[in-house]
This record gives sequence, structure tokens and C-alpha cells, in this order.
Amino acid sequence: MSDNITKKILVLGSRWSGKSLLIKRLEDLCSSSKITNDEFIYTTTTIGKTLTLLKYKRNQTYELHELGASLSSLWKSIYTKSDFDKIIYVIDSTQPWSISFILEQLKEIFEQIPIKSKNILLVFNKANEINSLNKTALAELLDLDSFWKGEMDVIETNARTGMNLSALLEWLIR
Ligand SMILES: Nc1nc2c(ncn2[C@@H]2O[C@H](COP(=O)(O)OP(=O)(O)OP(=O)(O)O)[C@@H](O)[C@H]2O)c(=O)[nH]1
Ligand SMILES: [Mg+2]
Repeated sequence: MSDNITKKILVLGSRWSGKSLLIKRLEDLCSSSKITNDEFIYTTTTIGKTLTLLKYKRNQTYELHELGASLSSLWKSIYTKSDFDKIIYVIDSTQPWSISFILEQLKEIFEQIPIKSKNILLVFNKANEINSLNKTALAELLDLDSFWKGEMDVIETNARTGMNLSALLEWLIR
């Protein structure tokens, strides 16, 4: 008999970066009733925190705790109260002007949450949109190589088209 595994995942990131849509996509990927590609999935701004349980195979449960960006001033009081196995930080690739703020936020999170950088995933969402920056350009703007010595994983996704969603799920379950 195999042991049941439950992992707690914190999902953070800038406003409208696509956290809720990515979570819905992951839920769909793990369920048997698949959303068709042309089906539009609606999300609304997350106020406070949402918890989504992702069931993978028969014995694995992933608790996805999304903290909405509209109340980011309260994040610290929420995330310092619990322990998390992994963090997914979602960045909107079409908004390079918000990168300096994101960098400051990431440094703060890293100082306040005791977690190894290999358990943090940066998701460059809205990739392949007409006005998006690519992975190389965003990694440079975020100074990833010198600040985190390239230890943090990065995945480019598009929650609308479903691009790289399986790579995101693989990172989660590994
Ligand atoms: N074009 C495009 N739109 C996206 C993508 N991902 C999300 N969106 C859209 O961006 C908007 C915000 O998405 P949400 O998932 O609600 O964003 P969020 O990060 O949860 O936002 P908060 O809860 O306010 O922090 C919605 O209109 C989504 O449909 C993407 O990859 N491409
Ligand atoms: Mg949301």
C-alpha cells in the first residue's frame, strides 16, 4: 500500500499575472473532464486567499494556496503563519515595467520564508503574447544569475493557450 502525500504550495505573484487561471488549468490537467481548447475560462480578482486541492494519481494531494495581489500588503501576515513545501511566483511577461517591484518582493519573501531556492519556481506567464518579453530578457532584468546563482527554476507558460502546463505540473510533483 502506498503512502498518501500532501504538499503545501504557496502561489504568489503580481496582479492579473494569471495565478488563478494557471490553477484552474492545473486542476483541469489533473481531472478527467477536460476543458476544450476553445473554451474561455473566467477568473475574478482573488480577494484574500483561496485554497485549491489538486489530486494527482491516487495518493498525492497538492494544496495550492493563492494569495491575491490586491491584498499583497497582508501577504507576510498570512505566509509566515504556515510552512510551505514549495512556492510558485507568477510574473506577467507583458509587464516588464513592474520587474523592479517584483525583484524587491521576491527578496523579501526569500528572507521571510525559510525555503531553499530550488523549491521556488518563477513562472513567466502570458508568454508568446505579442507584447511579452522572453525568458532570457526577463531573467536578465530580474538579475537571476547573480542574485540566485541560477538556482531558481523558471518556466514560461501561457495559461490561455495551455502552453507548458504539463511542465508546471511536473515541477510541482517532482
Ligand atoms: N492573454 C493571456 N491572458 C491571460 C493569461 N493568463 C491569465 N490571463 C488573463 O489575465 C487576467 C487575470 O488572470 P487571473 O488568473 O485572474 O490573475 P491573478 O494573478 O489570479 O490576479 P489576482 O487574483 O488579482 O492577484 C484574466 O483576464 C486572465 O484570463 C495568459 O497566459 N495570456
Ligand atoms: Mg487570482
